[in-house]
Amino acid sequence: MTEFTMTIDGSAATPEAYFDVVDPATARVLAQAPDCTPRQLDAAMAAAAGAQPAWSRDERGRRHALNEAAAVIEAHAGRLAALVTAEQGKPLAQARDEVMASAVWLRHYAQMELPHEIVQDDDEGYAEIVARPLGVVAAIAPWNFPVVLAVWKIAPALLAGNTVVLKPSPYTPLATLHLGELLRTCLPAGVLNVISGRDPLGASMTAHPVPRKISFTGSTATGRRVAVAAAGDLKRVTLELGGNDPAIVLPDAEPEEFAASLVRSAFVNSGQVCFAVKRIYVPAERHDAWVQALTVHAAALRVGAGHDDQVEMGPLSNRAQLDRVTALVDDARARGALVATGGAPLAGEGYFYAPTVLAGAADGMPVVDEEQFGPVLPVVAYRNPGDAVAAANASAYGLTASVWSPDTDRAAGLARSLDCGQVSLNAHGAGVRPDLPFGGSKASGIGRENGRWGLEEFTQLQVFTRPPKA
Ligand code: TXE
Repeated sequence: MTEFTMTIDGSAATPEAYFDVVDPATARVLAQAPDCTPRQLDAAMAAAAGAQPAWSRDERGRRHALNEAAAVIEAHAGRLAALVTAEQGKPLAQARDEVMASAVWLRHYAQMELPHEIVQDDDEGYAEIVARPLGVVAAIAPWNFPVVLAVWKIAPALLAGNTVVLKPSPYTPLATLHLGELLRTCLPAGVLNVISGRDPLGASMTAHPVPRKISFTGSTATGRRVAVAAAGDLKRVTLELGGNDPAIVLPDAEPEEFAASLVRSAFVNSGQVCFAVKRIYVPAERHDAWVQALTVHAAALRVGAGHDDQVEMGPLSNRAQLDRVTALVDDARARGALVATGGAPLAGEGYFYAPTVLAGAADGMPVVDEEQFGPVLPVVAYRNPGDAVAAANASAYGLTASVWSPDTDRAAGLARSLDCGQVSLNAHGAGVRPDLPFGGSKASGIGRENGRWGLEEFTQLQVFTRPPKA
């Protein structure tokens, strides 16, 4: 078995304990990862704090290091992608896309200007606003996109002059640990520390006195706990907490034109995407036609282990997620929804669940109201588009949404009344790019990632004034 090591102060930390990492395609133990001890957590925090002042003074060095990190990731994309597939389950090509996207994010931030404004420079005086780093950032990344969602945090945090202690999900620590090993060559010691551990390590990080900022991606329930832990000493937080993203198809939208794209947006990564389509609202008079078109595309998805290059959809990432999806679909069936395709785990080893379309779903069913985070698409009929918008907005979440129609002017009017962080026409998640802010309203979280807005979350403003030059 390959040994994976934590990176603390630029070096491998000697493991003192381990936990198992399971391959979701087989449900068998794949590797062991180091279980960070309290002493090692302190060491990681101390290393980050020690490295931060020099790092914050070297803007050129930071930009150079981010570009170098991108090149290192590209050079090792094959190995990183194989690890993501092995521990997370997604098809290898998609794992590779994820890894390559993280290089794109690093390069994007490497050239981004730091917020800076001269407000006054005249006979009366001089006033300037600069963005200073916060200090040490605790970054807690999720298991659905372990590499790129970690880089969404690391890249802006480092550019702004912070140092980072990064922790992957206990389900998917391997690619992130390897990333830490690879980046030892291009980042000064202590600038990026990568630790891994069982679930309680997250709470130990957020309670730790050193970090000045917590950037967390995960569930709303844990996000609330992060906010509570941060309140004690007023750490800043960015919380990206998922969504229950609606797609609303208007009466003039043709199923044949849009069904394939909707199915891709619902089932990619087995539906384990914070901004996946999680419920679709269709006109009541076209409900059956939509169910049929969606079913054709969903049922055609090739499901299997991610390292098989014919496969389009892998397993769920972990047992808990499989159990949750199974329970939600069973419950929907008991409440009167009809399974048009799928509706059960696949026989055999691993955490596979059949791509599922639920006909006759309704608001009030947990599979519609909650983030199911699995390969399940509930189809909900509406009487008029305004009702669909009201149902979409009634959700506790507000991450992304989409409206589908050949008449984009009409669709735009409806789209703009949706309460969420991003809304797209005739596509879903089209605004998830390094240059655009990503994040949500209500239970979807606090703050934004990506673009200059994501950078600003890792800074604090300082005003500098001086008398006019003589
Ligand atoms: O997540 P948790 P889980 C959603 C999705 C899924 C659900 C549960 O709906 O079904 O979350 O997934 C750390 N302070 N998303 O159980 O509990 C802990 O160490 C700080 C959406 O995996 O959110 C571990 O790393 N950290 C999401 C992680 O939180 C704490 C992506 C467990 O994550 C902590 C993934 C604390 N008090 C799941 N307690 C998205 N936004 O896209 C635990 N942790």
